[in-house]
Amino acid sequence: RPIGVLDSGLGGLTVLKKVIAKLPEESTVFIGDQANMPYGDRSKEEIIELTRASVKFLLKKNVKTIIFGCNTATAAAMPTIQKEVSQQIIGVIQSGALAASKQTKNNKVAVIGTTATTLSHAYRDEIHFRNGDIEVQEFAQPLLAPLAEEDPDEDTKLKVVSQSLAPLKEADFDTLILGCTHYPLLLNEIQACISSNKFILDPADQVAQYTYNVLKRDQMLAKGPAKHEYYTTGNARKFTEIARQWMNDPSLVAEHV
Ligand code: DGN
Repeated sequence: RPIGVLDSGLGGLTVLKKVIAKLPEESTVFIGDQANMPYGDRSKEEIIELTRASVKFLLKKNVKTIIFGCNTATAAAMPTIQKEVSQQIIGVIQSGALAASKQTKNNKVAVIGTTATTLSHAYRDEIHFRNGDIEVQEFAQPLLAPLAEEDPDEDTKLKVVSQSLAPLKEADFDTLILGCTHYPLLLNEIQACISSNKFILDPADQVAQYTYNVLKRDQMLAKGPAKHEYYTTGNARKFTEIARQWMNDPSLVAEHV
């Protein structure tokens, strides 16, 4: 049975890529809800409803576990939806918080994410659950996930990222959490705007490790051959084009649902 991965759009591919690298024998089903993107400006109730629809889709594909490749969905919908399904749901925030607590040396962590994620304080709470001495500063970035989806020219990307990250210039931290799965798609631009002595943390590395641990614990690891399916509620042609590049898979074809 495959692993299911969901997101509001392309961002979940950054998680999927690391999961496939860590678990090459596992089959996967990906659903990006691009028709309803961005989730980050929506209410908690709306995010729960949209995420539930993607979960139902993945369950019809007979997935054995579900990764919320979306911080916004993890913060707003994971506790509610986990009560509704028997499959284990793996969120990105718990993994990101764990990795950041281990990474920081000066106990000062910054998080960038969608408005919904930062307002939920899910990262702050998860980090404090592990270590109450860590100072967590959260910065809402409403423009960045849509920017990654639009994928404009390099100059535009750099300009928007640099303006968006300006408030971080004065902030004191040694670890920056990419608290939205779209941000690794903008990693070059983010790196250009953040001083090189800060550690940029992508929670997806820890998500991939955790997924492996869970499947091993439950004796559910697959032995290949792996098959990967891609679905979007948006434009399948555009999704396919970007996903082929990002996943380094020229044979990838996404289907509209
Ligand atoms: N990729 C999603 C996240 O990690 O929060 C959110 C993108 C969005 O819908 N704005």
